[in-house]
Amino acid sequence: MALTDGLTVTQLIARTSLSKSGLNVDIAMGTSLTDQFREQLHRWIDANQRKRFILLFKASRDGCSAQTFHTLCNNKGPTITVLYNTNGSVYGGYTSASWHSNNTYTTDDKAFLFRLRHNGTCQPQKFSKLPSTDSGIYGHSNYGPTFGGNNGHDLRTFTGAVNKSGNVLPLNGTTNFGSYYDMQGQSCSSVMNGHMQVLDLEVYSVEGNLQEYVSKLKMLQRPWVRNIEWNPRQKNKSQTSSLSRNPTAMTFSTGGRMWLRFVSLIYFCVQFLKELKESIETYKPLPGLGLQQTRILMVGQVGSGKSSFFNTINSIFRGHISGQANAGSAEHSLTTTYRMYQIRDGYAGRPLNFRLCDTRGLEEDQGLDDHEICYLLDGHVPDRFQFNPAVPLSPEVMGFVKGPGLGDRIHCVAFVVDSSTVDVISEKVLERIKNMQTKMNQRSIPQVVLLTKIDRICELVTDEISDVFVSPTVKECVDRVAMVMGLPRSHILPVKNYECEVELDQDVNILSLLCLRQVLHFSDDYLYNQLDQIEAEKIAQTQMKE
Ligand SMILES: Nc1nc2c(ncn2[C@@H]2O[C@H](COP(=O)(O)OP(=O)(O)OP(=O)(O)O)[C@@H](O)[C@H]2O)c(=O)[nH]1
Ligand SMILES: [Mg+2]
Repeated sequence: MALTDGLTVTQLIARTSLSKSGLNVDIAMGTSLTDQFREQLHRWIDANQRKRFILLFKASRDGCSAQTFHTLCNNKGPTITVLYNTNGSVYGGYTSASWHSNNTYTTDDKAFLFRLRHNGTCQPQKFSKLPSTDSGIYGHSNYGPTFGGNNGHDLRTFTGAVNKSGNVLPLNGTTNFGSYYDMQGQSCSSVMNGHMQVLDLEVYSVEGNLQEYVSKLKMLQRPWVRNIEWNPRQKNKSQTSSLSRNPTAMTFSTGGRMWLRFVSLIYFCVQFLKELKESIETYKPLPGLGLQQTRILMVGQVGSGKSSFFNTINSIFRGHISGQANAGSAEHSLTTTYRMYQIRDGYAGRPLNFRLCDTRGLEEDQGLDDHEICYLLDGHVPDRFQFNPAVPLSPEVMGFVKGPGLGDRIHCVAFVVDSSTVDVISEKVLERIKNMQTKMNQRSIPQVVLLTKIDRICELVTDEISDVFVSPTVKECVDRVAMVMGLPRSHILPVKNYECEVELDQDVNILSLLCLRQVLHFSDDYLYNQLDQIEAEKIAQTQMKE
């Protein structure tokens, strides 16, 4: 189906997927357009209409060559070029004309150069094109993005191809600020620290109307999880049925149709959340095994959101935001103690029948290792065990559980993966994960992935968490993680943890509990296997006696 602006749904989705790669970056490295930068650029380009920025070219990802730049960016309409230098300065240029390889200058009165940050601090400034000059940009097959005319380009980013030196791209471009652009007294030094050593160079296309796009996508896109009960389309469908069950909503109908729909929608979500919560509150491990609680082990890279997931679930049952587990950012794992967290039903209530086990993060050369993971899976590690890199975990350490039973073991592993850094997980870490998966598979322990920080990869979801199952970006991320981890897609569970909120949010609660419910079902799968085995052994013994 073609939309009014000529784009098909598939094209829209494909373009959103592209925008995702721009976001997954590298928030940590400061080499991506932050929301703050986007806002500033929106204001400069067209204050009345927010545009969509779609990443076309990223030198660190695509390779820094003029040929690749032109292949990916020619004839794409208006673009912004952004450079992130090694001093924490961010600068670049906007052109409303398309890039090309014709070896000619293009007039563009709307073009401007800009500075967003200087030495790590926000110093936004727009440098418009001088009215007396004609050439806005220069398209040359051997040049990267080039602003200004033949009187010395104001900014020529690079020529030919540039190889990385470590993390740095030593660009071979030139600057002659002030030739065609009004630099308002700023110099090469105050814009770009007088050098062209950059961490990255990105080119985004600037198109359409963001708001319109989001509405179209919401209307047209089918949920990618077909049978989930909670999503906008499903909510609409459910309105009629929930109304008939909801007398309160009925009385509001006199106040107007819109109000009625609003109330019924809220009622549906409240009801859904209540049902989810109840199913978890009443959860009991499979009977017949004498088990009080199932144990779920969270494993993941440093900062992926393991402790935050526990905090999120804990907050839901406490009834307010809680930070019982230490969460935050640090170079190495913030969590250094193994904790088998209990979750209580309400303030000081009874413990629920599962534990979320939080451990230290995975790193390339340190952190949780293959050896420790086996002890954890088999239930040898006591609660509150303090990991000590100098003293490896062994049967000699204090509190080591020598003869763990079924109740001590791990019944399901939840890999916690930060969705905003999926593309930059190192080979070494992936290898570690694969080795750990082998140990889990040998023990038939089910594995799921909690895909955290989805609010960081998709604008739709940032605005409204309940759009997670209609977000093509999240779907693409789920597909990718499923492939990398070798797990079915139903085992990849997107989640948004509490991090900046001070009050509970219904949609965050629903999504987190949906994940947890799924994890508990998988834990039961493990227990079913144990039960089958016990029963098979009993039968074998009886047969032997006979
Ligand atoms: N935006 C956003 N931030 C999150 C989310 N989950 C976690 N965070 C943030 O990510 C950072 C790291 O989270 P932690 O829960 O400490 O991560 P961890 O896996 O326990 O890390 P270590 O204990 O250091 O191994 C914190 O600043 C959290 O607030 C999420 O879903 N969305
Ligand atoms: Mg932690």
